[in-house]
Amino acid sequence: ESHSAGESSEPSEKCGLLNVTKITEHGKKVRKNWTSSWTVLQGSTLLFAKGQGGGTSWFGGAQSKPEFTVDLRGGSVEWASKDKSSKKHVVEVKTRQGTELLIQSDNDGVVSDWYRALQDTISTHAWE
Ligand code: I3S
Repeated sequence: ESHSAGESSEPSEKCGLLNVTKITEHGKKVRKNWTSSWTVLQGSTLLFAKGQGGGTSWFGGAQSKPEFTVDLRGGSVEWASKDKSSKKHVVEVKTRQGTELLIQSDNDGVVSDWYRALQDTISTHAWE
């Protein structure tokens, strides 16, 4: 049995390697620092772990510790405007807590999938 993420009532789970930077923290602009991060969407939480070393070392090792998590409930997601980044395929995530992130991959399909998954998550948890 399989559902598309939008129709399923199952908690969403998705993971992959993305380029990520914070641009705002607690409503204040911060300096960009693009980092390759192993990214996990689990329920309404988005987790990032530094993706260094390659291979499978993110799992089971010290590097599997989440560096940073955001709560997507009450947040928003949109394709980033050109002035946010010169990179291609950039999605902007805003949280209710005043954090803004950019996530990016050179693979447009990868980013489109994340865009959909994040939107689904935000609408699924809209009333929490
Ligand atoms: O939005 P910005 O300030 O043009 O972002 C660029 C800078 O953060 C730059 O680093 P410096 O802090 O050394 O200027 C980064 O290397 C660039 O990647 C940032 O721009 P893009 O367009 O790649 O998001």
